[in-house]
Amino acid sequence: MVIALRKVLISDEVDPKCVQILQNNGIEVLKNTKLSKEELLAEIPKYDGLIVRSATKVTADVINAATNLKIIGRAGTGVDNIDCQAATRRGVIVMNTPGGNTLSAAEHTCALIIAMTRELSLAAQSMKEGKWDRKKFMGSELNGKTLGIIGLGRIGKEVAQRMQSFGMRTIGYDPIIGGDVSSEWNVEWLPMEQIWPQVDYITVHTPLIPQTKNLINDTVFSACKKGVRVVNCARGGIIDEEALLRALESGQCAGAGLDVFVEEPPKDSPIVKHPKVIATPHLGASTTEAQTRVAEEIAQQFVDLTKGTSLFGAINAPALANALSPETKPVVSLGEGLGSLASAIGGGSAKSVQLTTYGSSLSNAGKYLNAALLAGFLRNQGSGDKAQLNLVNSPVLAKEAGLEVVVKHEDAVPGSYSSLVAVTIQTSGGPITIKGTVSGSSATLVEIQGATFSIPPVLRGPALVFKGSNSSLLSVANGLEKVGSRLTSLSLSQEVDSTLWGVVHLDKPINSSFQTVENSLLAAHQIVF
Ligand code: 9EZ
Repeated sequence: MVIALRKVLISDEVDPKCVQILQNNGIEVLKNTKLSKEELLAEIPKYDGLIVRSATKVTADVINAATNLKIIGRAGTGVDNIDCQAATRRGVIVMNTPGGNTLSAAEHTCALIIAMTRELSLAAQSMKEGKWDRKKFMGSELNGKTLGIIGLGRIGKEVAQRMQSFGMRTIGYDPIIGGDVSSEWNVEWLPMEQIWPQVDYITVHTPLIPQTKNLINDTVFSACKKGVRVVNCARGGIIDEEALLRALESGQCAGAGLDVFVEEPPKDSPIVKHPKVIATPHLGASTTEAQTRVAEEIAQQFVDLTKGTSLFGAINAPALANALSPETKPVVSLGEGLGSLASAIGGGSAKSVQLTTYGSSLSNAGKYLNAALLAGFLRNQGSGDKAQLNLVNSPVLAKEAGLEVVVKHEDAVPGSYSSLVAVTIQTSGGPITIKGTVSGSSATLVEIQGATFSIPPVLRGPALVFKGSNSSLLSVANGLEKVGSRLTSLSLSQEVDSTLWGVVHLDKPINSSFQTVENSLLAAHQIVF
């Protein structure tokens, strides 16, 4: 699985290192940060890849105007300015650089905690106004205070370690990172409701998702000690701005350090103007070091993708990532192969698909097998835009086509295989079940409708699958000769109710639909694996 990137457009101010790395790897690059929306729409069809920072809004109309676009990369953390749903639907990979800003964001968070505690901004301003106001700016120490860290990813961890050196006790919560991990960096993991009454400071380090929108709200402020201080260096809206204003007015909140806002730039915001608030204009990642790092990282990630070595940073291509890994690559091929075969045998009438994985080695494979199965399935169907179908968009396109997939897993494997994948589709003619397995690095077919293959054929194209009897083989050979194709291998299943299935590999694909020449041949389908 290699993705060719011939031309890449960089439409935002990204460190020149990015251009350099791409060009050194034979990729043609145009950097133009002055494109209007109309110009971008006109230019984008020429490019295979797009790199942005924050200024370019990669909306659905930009994505849909692109005809060759394979990947959109953001030199930074998060993909807020990219319409990921539109990209996924089009099969376009979306990628960011999740680690490049970490230290800058963590340092800025610490800077806001300290600045807020000593009222640095107001004190410095009063000096500039010629004052020497020593009574007004009595601060407090961080030593011995408790910091609650909500979100214990890379940034949360770095903030914890830095603030511990100031003598702060660090407690925190994360739905994914557990207490066993966080205790290794001296952060006591607690459920959020146990955090609020203990903390002197709260800092948030989560993405903005439905579960984190207004996470710090009136209820949280009232569960905290009076005088709690809060920091948001993550995403605007994690702290409810109206609740924060109320808490600042009442004194429940003694101070806030804010780098991000619900609306950026904030318009005439009473929060920004509040004397207890120190605000900065989204500067968390704005350091020369972070900007150089994210520029290098996004370029290297693009290069790795063209070499098929890694999909690091991709946020919408879990199946594709598995198609790159040597261990899971044959499993993805198996999913695609069984999907193609199921679609060929069952015709276009299937509306429901059941995918069952057997064997502990496949216990987590359902997630990406699902996309692989659907890609194979849709590729063999008559309608739709095949050029755009891939492992990124197959689940979305299947859903739009009304195709539902139910995924199941069992650790015990029937028969003598170490792992097995079974696919059942419901068709107007009844259910069809096929089974396959991975043999070495190949995807192979084990069974069709209860008829097993003693020598499992490899699922690769071009191939013809047919249903008939022993004598059907002659019809197939004759039929192939008529359309100028030859079989290069043959596998027959056991007979069930005097019917058997056969798979033949062809020397070249057949253009016209294959004609059955004798009655003994019940069905024949060409498969595009
Ligand atoms: C953290 C989170 C949600 C959260 C959600 C995700 C990485 N991350 N963190 C704290 N995806 C609620 C509270």
